[in-house]
Amino acid sequence: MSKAQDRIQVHTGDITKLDVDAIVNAANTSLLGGGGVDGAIHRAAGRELEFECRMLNGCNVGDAKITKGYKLPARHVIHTVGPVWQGGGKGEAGLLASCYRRSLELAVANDCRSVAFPAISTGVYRYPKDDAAKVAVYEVNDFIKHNVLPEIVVLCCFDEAMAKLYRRHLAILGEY
Ligand code: AR6
Repeated sequence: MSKAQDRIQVHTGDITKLDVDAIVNAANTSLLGGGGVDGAIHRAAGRELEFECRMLNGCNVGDAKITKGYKLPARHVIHTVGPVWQGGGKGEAGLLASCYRRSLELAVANDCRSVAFPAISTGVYRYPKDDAAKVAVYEVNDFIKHNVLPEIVVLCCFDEAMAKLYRRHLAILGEY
């Protein structure tokens, strides 16, 4: 049987272009759009995404909610809200891990075979990139070890520097 980590792929590029069952959005608690990856997803999906988001009554930090993908190649968007980095002593790591776990739970509940994540909280929310990569890799690996779905999880980054961090943490996992 293949290792869980063989189901994790690192991709450098624009998440809005990915033809997967679900892409994850690094949103804010209002779920009504913003900058960064959130803005890119809303622009690519079209206004209907915002209309559906308005019905969701926001989302707590560390939680996730799902919508359709509208004009995106992805069938669904899973909106999660990462923590704002405040130095690490405000439960940030646990909240970030929860974003990955709750998003994957929603993916399973909606029969998603492939899911792509951006590097949640590492932009405007200033989470240190190496620490965020570690949380993402460990949480995703732990989840897929215990679940058949999703078959593939894509860790999508905008730049090669972030991709390197993911690959390093995946390699460390492979040593165990
Ligand atoms: N595809 C893949 N990754 C992207 C893309 C893209 N199209 N665009 C940006 N990134 P951020 P956060 C990367 O700031 O830190 C919004 O205003 C980017 O390089 O989008 O969780 C929300 O509404 C970075 O590594 O999200 C919230 O208010 C990562 O995505 C707030 O920003 C996340 O950066 C959320 O902040």
